[in-house]
Amino acid sequence: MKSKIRVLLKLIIFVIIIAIIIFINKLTQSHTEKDVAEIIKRLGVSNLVSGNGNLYVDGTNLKNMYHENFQLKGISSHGIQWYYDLLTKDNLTYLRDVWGINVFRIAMYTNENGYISNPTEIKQKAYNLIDMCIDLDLYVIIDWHTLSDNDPNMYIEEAKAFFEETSLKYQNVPNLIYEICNEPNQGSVTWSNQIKPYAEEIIPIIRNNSKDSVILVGTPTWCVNLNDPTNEPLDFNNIMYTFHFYAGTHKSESRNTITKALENGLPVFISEWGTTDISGNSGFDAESTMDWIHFMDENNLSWINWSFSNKDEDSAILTSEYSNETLQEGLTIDNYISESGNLVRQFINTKKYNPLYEY
Ligand code: IDC
Repeated sequence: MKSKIRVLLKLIIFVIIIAIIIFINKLTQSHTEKDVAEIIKRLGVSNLVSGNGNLYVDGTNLKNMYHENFQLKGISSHGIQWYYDLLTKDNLTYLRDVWGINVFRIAMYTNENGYISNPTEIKQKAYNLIDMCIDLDLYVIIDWHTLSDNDPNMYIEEAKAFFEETSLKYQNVPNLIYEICNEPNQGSVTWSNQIKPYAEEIIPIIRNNSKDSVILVGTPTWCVNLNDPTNEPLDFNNIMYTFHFYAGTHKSESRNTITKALENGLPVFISEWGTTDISGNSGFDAESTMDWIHFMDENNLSWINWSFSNKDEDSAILTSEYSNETLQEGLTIDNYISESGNLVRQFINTKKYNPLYEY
């Protein structure tokens, strides 16, 4: 009898010891996982939405959910009425994983056979791309790409309906950033009389559905005049004012404009820039591009390069030999990269997310 009890006791002690070992093991394991997650977060290895959450504007800085300064870097589509087919999930995944982009901009032209003449089809294309970017954990900018329609009020009714529907559909989705007009232009289109009143109509519509979204607002004269918005800023939170430069055309004077605006508290976002002159098709300027890249990194300025296309123009990041069909096994968009694309590619994954990066 006694020996039976002894065997039973030994068994119980054995089971307890095993249970303690399993428990300790579990405990240290979960610590390790937590530590790794913390390290990843601290190193900023994840520069995507799951790693940074809802972005917001604090002073002149864009910040992530950890209240750290945060830079978006990515590529803009060309007009999606022309170059939609290039924007496959494989290509966007490649841009994310190999080039390191964390944002993609959808240039939804209003004119030039864009949204205004074909709203149903173009909107569907834009929504497909937004969905794809959400799926890929990318930030995504929906750009109401006014251009030859120089005054954003020209299609304000269409803009109101579009932003109402879109902000409802993507209510509080942290990926989505709204750019309410691309480049207001020509002398008669001023900040006070046209652009600010337009923004004051559109922003509340978006805010009503998606209260925390970051909203980008175009500035006068093709997005190079920050002076007027500085003197008369909009009375909303989480707004950034866009500046566009083309390295062959805009140089230190333009950087001075931005520095001055930042000093005066205006949050600036470079929602479009090119390595070429303003035509998008000549004056490729590597040296000026470098100056700009340094400047943007130093000032925590987010940027979007123009553009993801294979059009025969210097600002396109792909050569005109590219077609989706040419991407046979083993080939990638890097096999069709243009001179401009090559330059831009090196500057995406810079110091902040890549400890090995040096200028
Ligand atoms: C250009 C395209 C070009 C197209 C033209 C008109 O590169 O292929 O024919 O638009 O649709 C901008 C505009 C952007 C321009 C770009 C280069 O936002 O739409 O793209 N640019 O000219 N502002 C300054 C330069």
